Amino acid sequence: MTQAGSNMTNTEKLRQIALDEGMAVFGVAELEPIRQIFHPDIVQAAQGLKYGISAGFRLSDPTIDDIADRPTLLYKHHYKVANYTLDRAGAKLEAYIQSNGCQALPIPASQTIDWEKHLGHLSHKAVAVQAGLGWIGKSALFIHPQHRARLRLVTVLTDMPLEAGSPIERSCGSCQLCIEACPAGAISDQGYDKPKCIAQLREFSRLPGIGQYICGVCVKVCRD
Ligand code: B12
Ligand code: SF4
Ligand code: SF4
Repeated sequence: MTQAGSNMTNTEKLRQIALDEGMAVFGVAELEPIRQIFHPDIVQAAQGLKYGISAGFRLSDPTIDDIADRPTLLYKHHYKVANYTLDRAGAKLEAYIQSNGCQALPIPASQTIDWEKHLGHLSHKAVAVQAGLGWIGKSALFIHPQHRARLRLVTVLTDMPLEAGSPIERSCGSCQLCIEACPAGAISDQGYDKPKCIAQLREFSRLPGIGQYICGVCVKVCRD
């Protein structure tokens, strides 16, 4: 086992691994400000892990632009491949961290662990915001200044000493695009209506060949 290097060297090495694994975006968050929203099931495993590495996979523009008002089979496949690619990147980051004598806990890209409340282990979006990579839009999606909502995310928690970012001051301003486009009327200036969205996604999951709670409309329409 080798010794963990300086915070900067570790961070740059991990960034390179993420980019080599096809990630478009990489950042590091201090976890303390968001630990309160971790699902109880992960609190013990995450004890002593101070940082969250956030990485984003950029979705294919032709696939997303092809979505009109419902998910397509092209999108369903791309969604699955994106999740696999994110989990693989998480595993590569974990392998590097552990081989340098530190702890790493990769969080599944897209696993629901509470089907009543529709929750995962932790919010990848909160980690990305805390890392300073973007903001939460009116759609409740994580929005990156350049890639907009077209990023899927993964997180690796670690105790490796790293250089963390901090949240940026950005917002949607007067944009209304996702409010106008949402087929469920689930987005408004008052916020995101999760039950309305879930009901719509349940319906979409019954479309021939879809079988997943996916949509893609609010991902598609978010632009500068
Ligand atoms: C369960 C789930 C769903 C459920 C419930 C969604 C919901 N908004 O709660 C359903 C099935 C409805 C769903 C729908 C969709 N989902 Co979904 N989903 C998840 C999953 C697996 C868990 C979400 C979770 O646990 N949330 C817990 C709560 C606490 O957090 P949250 O609601 O995600 O985010 C809030 C907090 O982070 C908070 N926040 C941010 N910073 C801070 C800081 C502090 C201190 C606090 C207190 C709060 C806070 O603001 C966020 C928005 O309100 C995540 C993967 C993951 N593990 O993150 C994907 C995920 C959120 N889904 C994603 C996507 C893309 C979708 C869909 C577009 C479907 C699709 N793929 O076509 C829609 C979009 C709906 C929408 N407008 O939000 C992406 C979002 C990517 C992005 N750029 O934002 C994720 C991150 C998957 C991934 N690996 O990329 N999803
Ligand atoms: S995923 Fe679809 S139904 Fe849900 S908020 Fe986005 S556009 Fe609306
Ligand atoms: S479409 Fe507009 S309002 Fe909706 S999240 Fe994107 S920037 Fe914000």
